[in-house]
Amino acid sequence: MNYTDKEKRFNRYTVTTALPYANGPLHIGHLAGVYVPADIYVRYLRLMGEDVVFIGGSDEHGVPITIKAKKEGITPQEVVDRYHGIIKKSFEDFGTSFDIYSRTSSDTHHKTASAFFKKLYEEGKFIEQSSEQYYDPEANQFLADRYITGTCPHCGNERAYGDQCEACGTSLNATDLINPKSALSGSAPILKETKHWFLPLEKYEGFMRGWILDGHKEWKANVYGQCKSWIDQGLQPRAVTRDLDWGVKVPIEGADGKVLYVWFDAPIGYISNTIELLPKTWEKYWKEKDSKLVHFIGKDNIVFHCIIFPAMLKAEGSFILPENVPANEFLNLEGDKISTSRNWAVWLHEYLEDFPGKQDVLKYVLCANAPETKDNDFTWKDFQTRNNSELVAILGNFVNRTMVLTHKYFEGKVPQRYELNDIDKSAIEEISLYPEKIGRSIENYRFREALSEMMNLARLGNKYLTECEPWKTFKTDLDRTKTALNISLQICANLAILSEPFLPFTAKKLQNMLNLEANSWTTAGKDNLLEVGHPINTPELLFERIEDAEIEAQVKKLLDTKKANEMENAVASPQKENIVFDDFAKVDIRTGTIIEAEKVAKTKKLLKLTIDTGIDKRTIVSGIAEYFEAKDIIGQQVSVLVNLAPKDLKGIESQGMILMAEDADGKLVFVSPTQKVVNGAEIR
Ligand code: B3M
Ligand code: ZN
Repeated sequence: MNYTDKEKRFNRYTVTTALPYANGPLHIGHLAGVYVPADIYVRYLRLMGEDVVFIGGSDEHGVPITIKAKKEGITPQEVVDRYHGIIKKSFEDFGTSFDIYSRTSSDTHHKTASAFFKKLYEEGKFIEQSSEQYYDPEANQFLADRYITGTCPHCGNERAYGDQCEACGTSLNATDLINPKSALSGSAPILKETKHWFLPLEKYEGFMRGWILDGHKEWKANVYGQCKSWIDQGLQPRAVTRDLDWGVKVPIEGADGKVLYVWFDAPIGYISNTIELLPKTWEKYWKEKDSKLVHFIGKDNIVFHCIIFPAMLKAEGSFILPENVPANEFLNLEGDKISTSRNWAVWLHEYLEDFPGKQDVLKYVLCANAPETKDNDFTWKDFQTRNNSELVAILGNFVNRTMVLTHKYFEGKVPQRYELNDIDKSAIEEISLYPEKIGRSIENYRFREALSEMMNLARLGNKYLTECEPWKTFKTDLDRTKTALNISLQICANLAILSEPFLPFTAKKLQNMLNLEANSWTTAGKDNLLEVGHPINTPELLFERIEDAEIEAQVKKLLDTKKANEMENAVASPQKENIVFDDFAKVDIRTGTIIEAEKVAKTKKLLKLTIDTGIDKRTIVSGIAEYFEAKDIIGQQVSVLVNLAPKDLKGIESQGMILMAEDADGKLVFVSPTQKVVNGAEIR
């Protein structure tokens, strides 16, 4: 029974999640965008007793993987073996409840994708087109766009790629590049004819208009809108093969050295993974009309999952099409886009090192803050606040108070209930509404709303307990106390079921504490889940506070990353004109030590220093007051240009100059020997 699938057209569910590229670890953006919502949806469906297959896997083909392999001097297979393992473990550690997590380098996938391509090819669903592509005669291979660099014709950036200039964002054709170079051999590539196969998407335009624009107006606005603009722009033929040696070989004559385009083979990975999971019964989940197919993805994959893959399935003819594609937008981190290349991310494996056992805290925050309709931002402060003032203070606190009092007053057994007053009756009435409230939100892919409703049940518990004050009535009205704790325990038991999709580890812990066997959504909503006399176990804290120091450490880690990036990417100022050695020989640079320092009155930037230069003790005025406190630099060894003509600065005669290096962010740092040397040592 589904609250919204009222007509119950569906007897089973095929739920897929975007296959992450196996060329890097997982970060919070992956969880927030795809895997947290998908896991909530599937856990809920299972609790509703539905027949579900939950499909995941690594996407192991594509140019980025071959580039990484080349960079590291290893094979693409070694790259994907490393990261497939890391990714799979992260999903397991976070309790993402896949029925299978496989990979597109598997034999099953190669066979499935080849057969899929061959069927379409033999039925004439592709068009063949020859075109001129860049070829590297030294590396003896055609060059994918990312393997060609050159000067952008729009902005002059000399490191533009064959498909895009990252400096000005213009998307390019490789032949637009000025002075193109092969990233493999560095030599200038030649244009050579090559043949590829294309899926003529334009032939499916009419179908897409009907199926999506008329038939799926209920899809999320961000998804529907992107599909509409793609269709309205007019669909174009889409290449389904590439000149690459890593991928699923094109299974026809005359296609040596060619593989299936990664975005053709990857979505077929959902099918091959299902075949691997259910060799005998997989077709039920992909071909029966009463199977509901739902793809969970990020917004950058919408066109592939709503237009290209459905066109492939339509062309093949025997598959069902997705009933919904509830794509999320992007999650940013501390106000900046998450970036693997800039290491601007919270990596899941690192999170667990710093916050062991707190998977549910992160899942909670990423759901509560999910970019469901627009990009959203993850901040460590918000992470701490939600943990401390929601999970600890509301959910954890309510459960703990209820269970501690039950042990304290009634030996850990569910007490009898007596005559109900209005507060009791209203609490019981409210409890009964939550399974459907939360269920409807989940079925409509509104997971933030569903989570907030689940927390409202905990708020109801807190409010009820506070109004009943069993710690007071215990002395005066035992029946009242028993009734209050009985109903509070029933709310705890409901939370143990209704929190499971969102907080699976916590739900399990709570069920164990309550000594409750619960595996069905529809048993929730009742006020008698725990019978009178039922023994509960000793309570443990469900959540613990996260202190400022822990958060500050995470923010510092990110800022250090940002600094390292700036250093790495800082474009040094252009070199000055060459000089001859004799010019250099004129300068006299020595080591020195700062022995006195004070601010120069009425200036912001100047410090008056006394330097022991080994030759003498002299005064030098230096513009470093914004970066250093006078008292902090006494004893600092420095490099001094000693034969610079003296100069009057703010009425002080400055006899030389301290050499400083300007950092990527404009901060000045001392240039000093890497170990203590005598003052006056010549620097040359
Ligand atoms: N490998 C992931 C991405 O674009 C891509 C998804 C494939 S799902 C078939 O980030
Ligand atoms: Zn450009």
